[in-house]
Amino acid sequence: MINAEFFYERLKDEKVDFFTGVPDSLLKSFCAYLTDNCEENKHIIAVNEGAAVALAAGYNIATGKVALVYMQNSGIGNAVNPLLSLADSEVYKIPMVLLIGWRGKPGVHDEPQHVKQGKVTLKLLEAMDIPYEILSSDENEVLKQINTCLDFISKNNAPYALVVKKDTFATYSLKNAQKEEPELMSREEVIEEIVRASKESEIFFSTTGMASRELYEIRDKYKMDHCHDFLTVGSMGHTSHIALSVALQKTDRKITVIDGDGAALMHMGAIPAIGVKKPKNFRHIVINNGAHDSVGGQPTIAQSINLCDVAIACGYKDVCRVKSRDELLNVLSGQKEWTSFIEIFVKKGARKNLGRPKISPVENKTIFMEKLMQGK
Ligand SMILES: Cc1ncc(C[n+]2csc(CCOP(=O)(O)OP(=O)(O)O)c2C)c(N)n1
Repeated sequence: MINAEFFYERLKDEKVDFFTGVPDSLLKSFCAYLTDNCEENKHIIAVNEGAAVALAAGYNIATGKVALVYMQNSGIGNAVNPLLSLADSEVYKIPMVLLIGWRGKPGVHDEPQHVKQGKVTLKLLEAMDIPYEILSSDENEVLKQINTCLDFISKNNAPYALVVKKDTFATYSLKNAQKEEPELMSREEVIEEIVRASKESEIFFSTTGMASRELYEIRDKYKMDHCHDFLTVGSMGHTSHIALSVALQKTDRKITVIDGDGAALMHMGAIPAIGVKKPKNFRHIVINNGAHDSVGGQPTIAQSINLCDVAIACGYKDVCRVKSRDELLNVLSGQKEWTSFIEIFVKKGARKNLGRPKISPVENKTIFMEKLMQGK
């Protein structure tokens, strides 16, 4: 395994000193090291991977230096457009190092949403004419790989990718974690209260990461079935758009989105899309822990802005911020208007023994659709 510090310092030796991206569990240690050690404005946790490519391009334009963009392979899709129509050697020729976590690598067991992405990761890079190496776990090899990568970049002024397998980086734990607020509820407690306060016929769409796993386990705990929940295990940030479309077609059904702050920021254009349509059967709940909790707890910028103000400005009718269980129960029992937006502040973290859905995405979709079609 390689140390995050070693990798970071070698890149800095080669004048790669700006880092941006969206966190990934396989890059957890490297991302944590950056969060702890980079000076301000030399590390930006981007809202999505396309934005990270744009930030890397801006850094190069401003300084002439090469930036590194990190992402999970799930984020390649978000990055394709600026990679091909901005950074590409046939467009603006912008050099950058891509560091890509390889979830779903063939032969390594992973969750269903990662399998296809894992299978096509290298092919996607090939299709984009982005040369790559699979990052070694041997530090001497890594030095050679960094040289090859930067040599290509300086000759071609184009992106070059280093693809990262599981267990490449030795563990580094985030030290400069945000201040903990033990009085806050956990995400799981919040979801449990929302489920307990809702009627059986209400429909839930939950976001990527731990929130969907927790919703699944809460249903099991109360011996409820899973047919009213669409667990958006992949396509981070798109849950609210899926739910909006269902809400517009099924106007007699009450629909709740359980979103994360990282996911809401990733495709924030959903908020005006919903606010303008104002579906009366739609409730958007953002569970804000100020972090990408599911992949290592790297901070988001969601606690530096006011998402409720954004929702109001975009047309949501009934908006509130909640910090305690009492406030939450009050809001859930007293809600009049839907097209509502509830931002709930929670602490970071999840149960160590949290399981994973025992149904596949397609089984989830099938039972969900069956009930929806039957009007149940
Ligand atoms: C496009 C894309 N980029 C990155 C990821 C990796 N990823 C999975 S969950 C997650 C964090 C989600 O953060 P948030 O929505 O705030 O929810 P939390 O985990 O904090 O509950 C990330 C970055 C992904 N699945 N898809």
